[in-house]
Amino acid sequence: MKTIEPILEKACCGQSLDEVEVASLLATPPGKQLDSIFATARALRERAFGEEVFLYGFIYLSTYCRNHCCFCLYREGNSASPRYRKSIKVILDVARALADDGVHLVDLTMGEDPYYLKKGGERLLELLYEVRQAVPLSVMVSPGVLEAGTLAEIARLGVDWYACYQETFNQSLFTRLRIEQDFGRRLGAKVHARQAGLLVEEGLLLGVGDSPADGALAVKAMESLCPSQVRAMTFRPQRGTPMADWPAPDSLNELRTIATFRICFPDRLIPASLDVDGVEGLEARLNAGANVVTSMIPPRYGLAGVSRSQLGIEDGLRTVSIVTPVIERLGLRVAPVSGYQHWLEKEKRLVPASETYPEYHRTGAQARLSRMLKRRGYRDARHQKY
Ligand code: SAM
Ligand code: MD0
Ligand code: SF4
Repeated sequence: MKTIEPILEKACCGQSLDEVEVASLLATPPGKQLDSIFATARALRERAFGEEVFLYGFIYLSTYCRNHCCFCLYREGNSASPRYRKSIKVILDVARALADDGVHLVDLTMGEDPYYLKKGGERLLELLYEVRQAVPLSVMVSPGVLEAGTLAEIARLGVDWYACYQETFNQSLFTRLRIEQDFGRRLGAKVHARQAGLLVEEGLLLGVGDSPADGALAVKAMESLCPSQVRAMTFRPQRGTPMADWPAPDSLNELRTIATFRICFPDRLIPASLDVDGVEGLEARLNAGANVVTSMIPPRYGLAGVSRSQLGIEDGLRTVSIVTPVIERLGLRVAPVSGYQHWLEKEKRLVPASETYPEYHRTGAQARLSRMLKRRGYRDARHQKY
């Protein structure tokens, strides 16, 4: 097998890797070469972020969904899925509990729930407004595909992030996974989000029939999309779904992908999700070059995870006091809140809202938002600071 040292040297000098080089990183078997990939990823993380790690709280606020993704427990009609829609009061309580616990951001996630998405996402906007008022945290929203106007309104409310994962850039695989969903429309939502001034998180689902060449194609596609955060998550089979009996992949490819992302996108945020292998899997993900711990969930609110719907939640294993010793054992530390804010501000200067953002989107969006805000005696929250 070809040596990967020259590829790593090239990346360390800041040169972009071509698709074949990325595919060779992603195809590296366990052994010395893979160990140097991980070591390079850690060195590049240190160069960009020092020892600092960020923490993201996660609220799966509604598990209702109109879609039928083959891999997902929460697909419409799956009677094995825990189905709930939390009230605004509970969502605010959870957000406050996460802020008290010490996370840097709250990720508000839901299935594509028509309750929140109808009428241009009016109820979702109201919820985001309330959360922005209630907690001094950065906000990410993961609601599925949204229209450009709704994304513009979300940016105006002072939300920082839009997360929406393509899962794969192999279009025929996408069509098999995300049944009856449009590849271009999902991708387009992220372009619109960027144009509106939101930071974007992109992501891949691994172990669903994807190859190293698919991974390399994804890296190249992501380079043009310019996401500020990139993730990879290993598929975990879900009861009641068409992929329930699919063999559960181990997490090696996720670790390799995290490291490859770090090598290709050294200054991006890369999550180590607690939602795949729990806190047990945290050390390996940080050692592969991740710098954000995601899917921190407080116990006692009856909340679900995504790929591991219950793992560690009610046991309190997804909390700051549990993950901090793991982080510190590796010579890393939890960043101060000001450290995350500083990174965000720098990042926003790098990816400003596009001046070419179409006026017709803005007009409808602004009118609806102003009506809503006026009802609440509220002005533009975009530059509001805590
Ligand atoms: N409904 C929104 C959407 O699909 O964009 C937001 C939900 S988001 C948390 C769902 C993400 O979790 C998917 O994009 C996928 O990457 C991941 N996911 C879902 N089911 C999974 C599974 N069985 N194993 C691993 N990851 C999964
Ligand atoms: C996580 N369970 O961080 C969450 C989720 C959605 N933006 C994130 C996949 O692992
Ligand atoms: Fe719905 Fe998202 Fe699950 Fe697909 S991945 S079924 S859109 S919750």
